[in-house]
Amino acid sequence: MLGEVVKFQAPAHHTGVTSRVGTWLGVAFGLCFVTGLLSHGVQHDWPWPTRPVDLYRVTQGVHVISGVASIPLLLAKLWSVYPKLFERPLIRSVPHALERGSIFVLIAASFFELVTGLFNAAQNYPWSFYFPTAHYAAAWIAIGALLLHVAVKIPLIRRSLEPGPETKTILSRRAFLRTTALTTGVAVVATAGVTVPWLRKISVLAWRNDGDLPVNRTAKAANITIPSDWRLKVGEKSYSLPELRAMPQTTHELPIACVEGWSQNATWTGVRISELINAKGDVRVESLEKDGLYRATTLPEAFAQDPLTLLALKLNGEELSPDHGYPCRIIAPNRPGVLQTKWVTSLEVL
Ligand SMILES: Nc1nc2c(c(=O)[nH]1)N[C@H]1C(S)=C(S)[C@@H](COP(=O)(O)O)O[C@H]1N2
Ligand SMILES: [Mo]
Repeated sequence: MLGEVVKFQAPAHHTGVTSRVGTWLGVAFGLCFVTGLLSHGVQHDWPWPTRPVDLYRVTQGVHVISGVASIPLLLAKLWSVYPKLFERPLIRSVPHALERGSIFVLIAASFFELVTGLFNAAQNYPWSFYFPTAHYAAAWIAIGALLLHVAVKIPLIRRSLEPGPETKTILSRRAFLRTTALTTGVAVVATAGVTVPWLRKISVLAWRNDGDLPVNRTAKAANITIPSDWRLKVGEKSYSLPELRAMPQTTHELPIACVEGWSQNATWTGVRISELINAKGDVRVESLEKDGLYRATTLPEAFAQDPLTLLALKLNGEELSPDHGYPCRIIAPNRPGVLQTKWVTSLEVL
């Protein structure tokens, strides 16, 4: 027993270290939670502005990057506190049991969030539940347990962060903190290139980083076949592709910002939705995809009327490729990628 006690006095297990790593983790979790809520909201018809055009790109980038940063921080935090697992008696009182129970919930929910988030970013769905619902629900459990945990620990955190005498163990505590900070920094730099252009070259672990605009769902995967007599339906009217090309065209740059964290700018050319529908109201957008979660979307009126919202026919000066949505697709400012519907076949003002 004595041996254990001595071992657990290693610098990494000092409460000052636990508090500091915990504070960093709390900040990363807080950022991740708030940006995650925004991401949930924009996909569930919460009011969302059309400007700045890059807002969602930034919030979702922060969501994924703070999630990545949380992984090494959580591991360091657990390493710092694991000796507490061996504290006896296991349960001292009812409040103590509740507090320990909430920590178990916190750890379980945090792991669930980080693992499912990571798999999602890697475009890998090895489970049968619907990711956004489960990820969203567990986020509330994690944040609730986290707030309780912080509230209980505040006196201890305060005390442990007060300056004490400079000793040798303080130096090795600092070394543990530096290693944690460095590992976190490396994890961030190695992945943030999915969304931060100037990090693209050094982000060796970044998914979707080959320079071209990534494709999430290919035309083949979506089972797209374009009828030879294809026409875009707009309410009662319809237009052939040559007719769409003959309309006034607008060209500008807008990003695709995927919920998975990657984002990239591209130059789009096409017809303004507002000119095409020539009416006010939300616009129902249907694609040629028969099923699939993202086969259809509703453009709120503010987006439909926005001069930057296009029915795009060209990407970077060339006709849309099948994978990017040929014959035409939606591109709107400040919208998540999942709502930038490809292979559009009808528009209807609601
Ligand atoms: N019809 C349809 N449109 C879709 C999708 C889809 O699965 N079906 N995927 C969306 C997602 S998740 C993203 S990120 C963007 C990606 O556009 P890109 O493949 O042209 O880069 O398309 C969106 N449009
Ligand atoms: Mo996406």
